[in-house]
Formats: sequence, C-alpha cells, structure tokens
Amino acid sequence: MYLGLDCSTQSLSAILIDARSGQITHETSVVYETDLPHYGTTHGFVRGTEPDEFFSDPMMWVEALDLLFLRLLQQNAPLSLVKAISGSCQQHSIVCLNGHFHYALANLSPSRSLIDQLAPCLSRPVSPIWLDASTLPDCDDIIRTIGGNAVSLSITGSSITPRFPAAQIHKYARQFPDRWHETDRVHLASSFLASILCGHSTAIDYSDGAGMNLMNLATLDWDDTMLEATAPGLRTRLPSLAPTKTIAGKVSPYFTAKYGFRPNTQCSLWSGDNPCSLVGTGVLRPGTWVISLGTSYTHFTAIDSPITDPDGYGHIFGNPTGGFMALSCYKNGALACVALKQKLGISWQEFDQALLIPPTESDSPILPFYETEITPNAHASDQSLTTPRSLIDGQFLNIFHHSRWLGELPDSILVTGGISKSNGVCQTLSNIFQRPVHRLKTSSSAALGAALIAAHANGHDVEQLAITFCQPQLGETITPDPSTHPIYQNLAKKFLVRLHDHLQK
Ligand code: XUL
Repeated sequence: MYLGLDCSTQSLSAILIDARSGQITHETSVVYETDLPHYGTTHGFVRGTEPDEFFSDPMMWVEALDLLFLRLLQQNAPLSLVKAISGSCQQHSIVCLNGHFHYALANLSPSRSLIDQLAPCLSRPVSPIWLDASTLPDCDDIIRTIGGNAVSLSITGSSITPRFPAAQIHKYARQFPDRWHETDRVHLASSFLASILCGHSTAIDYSDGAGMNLMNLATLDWDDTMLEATAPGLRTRLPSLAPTKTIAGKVSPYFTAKYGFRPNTQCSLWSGDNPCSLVGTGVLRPGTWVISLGTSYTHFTAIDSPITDPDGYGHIFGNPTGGFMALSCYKNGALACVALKQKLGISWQEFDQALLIPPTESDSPILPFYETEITPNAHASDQSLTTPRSLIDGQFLNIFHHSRWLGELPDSILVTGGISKSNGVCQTLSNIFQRPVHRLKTSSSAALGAALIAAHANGHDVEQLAITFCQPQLGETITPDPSTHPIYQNLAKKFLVRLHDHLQK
C-alpha cells in the first residue's frame, strides 16, 4: 500500500492506495478553516497588513499532519502496510528555519505533538503562499540585477514572478535582515513536510524546485546568477535538488511509535501540487491538456523540452516522471465562483443549471477578476452584473487566450478539481475549446499523484500505475456543441477588447 498526502491551500488530505488491486482504499482530510479554527484563517490563509500579502502558518500544516494521521487510525487505515509515502504541496510557499531544525527533527518525541517540538524552529512565523503578489519592488530589483526578464525566462523557465520564492526571499531578506541572518535553511512547503516525515532535512525535488526562479533548467542545479540577485548567502541556506522519485529515507521513529508505520516505510521526496496532479491525472507524456478547477485554476501539460511563454505568464516546471511540464495559473478560480454563488444566494445546482442554457451572440463575457489576477497581471474588475454564464465564459475565454503559447490545441482535455463536478462548467469548457472534455474518477488528483509517486519510487512502473488508477469516468465525456463555435469566436473578440481596455487603465 502507498500513501499520498496533499497539503493544499485549504486542507491536508490523504489517499491510501493498494497498487496490486488498483483500489483507493482510504481517503480523509483536515480542513484548516473548520478543523483548526484557532489559526483564524479563511479558506486556509490570512491576509497580511500590506495589500496583496497572503500568508499561512506552517505550524497549521504541521498540526494538520498529526490530526490527519489520527483520523486515518480512527478509520482503521492499515498504516503498518504502507511501503512508501510521498506528498504534494501548494507550490512556491517557503518555510524559513533556524539551526535548531536539524536537531529537533532528529529527536522528535512521540509523547509530544509535532507543533510543540517544531514551532521553535521557525525563523519566520509565517509562510507567504501562492496568492501573494506583494513583491513587485523585489521583482523589479531582481530583474534589474540579472539584466532583464528574458534572462530569468531562459534560465528558470519563468519570468520573475511575485509569488515565486526568489522574490519572496528577496523581500524577507530586505525587510528583516537580522531574521534572514538567523535563517539556516529555506525549504519549500513540500520539502519541509517531507523532512518532518523522514526526520532529517531532505532535498527539494526538481519539479517543485523549478517553480522558484532559482533553478537552472539546463543543469538542474541552483543558478548562481539567480541566487546572487536574490539574497546574500542563499546557496548555503538551500537544500540540494534531486529527482522527485528519490527515496529520502525511512519514516521517522516519531511516526512508527505514534501511528504504527513500520520502521522500513520509505519516504520519497514530495513535490508541488501541479506536478503531482500531472501524475495523478495520468498525463505523463505530451498530447493531452489538463485543466484543474480548484482554488486556483491551472492549465498544464507534459512537454519534452522547455518552451517558454513570450508573454511571461506561463511557467515550466519538472515532470516528476521525467521531462518537463508547462503550466499557467489563474488566481481567480473556484473562489470567484463561491463569491458569485453567495452574492446571488443560489445553490450549486442552480449555478450549474444556469450554465446549461446555450450562449448567444448578445451575451457579454465579463473579466473574471474578483481579485487581482496573475494571468494576465490585472487589477480586480467590476462584478456588479456577473452571472454564472458570464463568469464561466470569462474564465475559460481567458484560459483560451493565454494558452496560445502552447501551440496547437490537444485532441482532448481532462478536467479535475471541485468545480469540474458541474456539467454546465464542463460543457462550457468543451464548447469554448471545441474539444471533448473527460472527467477523472477522482477529484483529488494531487494526492493520488503523490501516492503513485511513492509507488513508483518503490519500484512500480509508473505507466502501468497511470493505466490502473487514472482512467477517465466512463460515460462522462462531454462533447462540444458545434453550433456554439461561431458564437464563442465572437465572444472571444468581445472579451479581448474588454481585456485590452482594462489592462490600459
Ligand atoms: C502554480 C500555483 C498554484 C499553487 C496552488 O504556479 O501557484 O497552482 O500551486 O496550490
């Protein structure tokens, strides 16, 4: 059996799989806002004092880890049969730790909680998360030092991006030089949680490491130009980099004593949620696009060699099974739908039904920016006339426009994530792209991907695992309605005019 964990923006989840029978045997999660209310989060994060600052407390993730294992035990999950564990995390979040971290990890006592023992190890009490866009002056400074955004694009596969660790570390070292001085290790959320599981500081995997603006995609090592432009002494504070399926060690005695794992349970490196979702959707090789409709919407696909987005919005990360992946991230995802649903006072069923009415030429797609958007960089837009139809049309027309750098459309699109349960949403996606849309059996593709990475690291063939676990739902393919094609071509033009005007303001 293999265990996959997923530390996302709003919750920590677990999936236990039986690789031989091809079954998911247990699934459970801890929702930060409701299960750990003392952290005072909304949807798992808090806002900072400056505009566009978004943080989570890394100890909330740590406390969730203890609670998640407790829940698995309460469900009689056979943790003693787990051969390997891996995990997925929201990308780009950094955890700053002092020198005590190494000692604390090596000496975790099962009679005390993880947070009790690890809270003193933080050299920064909060972690900025992917929603954070407060680092524009830091981005400008890094861009100036390296000699332009094209340099970062060609070295790291991404332009200097506000939520990525380079800009976030630059900001921290600039605002709090003393605390930066005290920082002994900078982990990603993924490598931080992997380190706790195996009781020593682990490497960062190539796939999540590529989302830092610090890794050189050609050498798969930290890049001196990027490090020096970011913060003094950064190289010595970063872990090494390694392939995702690397076994980092055996599970720490803390977890064997407390939750019944066997001492020889292997821990492989953790990765980012998008690389893990690539595996969990079974899209190991180029040819299919995945659109994940979660807190953020992400659009990604496997690619053989890094191509870059000339507009600088797309990113290149590693594919955990080898090669690369291309990704664009849209900040106004599911939370925009939640905000509209609440404002209209309607149920999800009513939201869905409103989308089954076909689009017309006289419709007017809105700019779906409830919050500042990152693809493209846009301020929030007026939402007073937004309807489910205009919101979902606007969201997918925006994705359609910003996916042109990937070249030709694929044969089909896979959808995953909570919002993909809506038939109206999937039909709209299919109509706008004029491609069949397949829904996956699981909506937890990141946790499943982590479980498959654990099995792969333990010797299972990943292609075979993908065939076994990642089939689309039978009878769930949504086909495009050709009569909507000319209508959406017109709506796309209207959308672009509106977008252009908005970006000029
Ligand atoms: C990707 C990104 C988001 C987070 C969400 O670049 O920022 O998809 O990974 O968890």
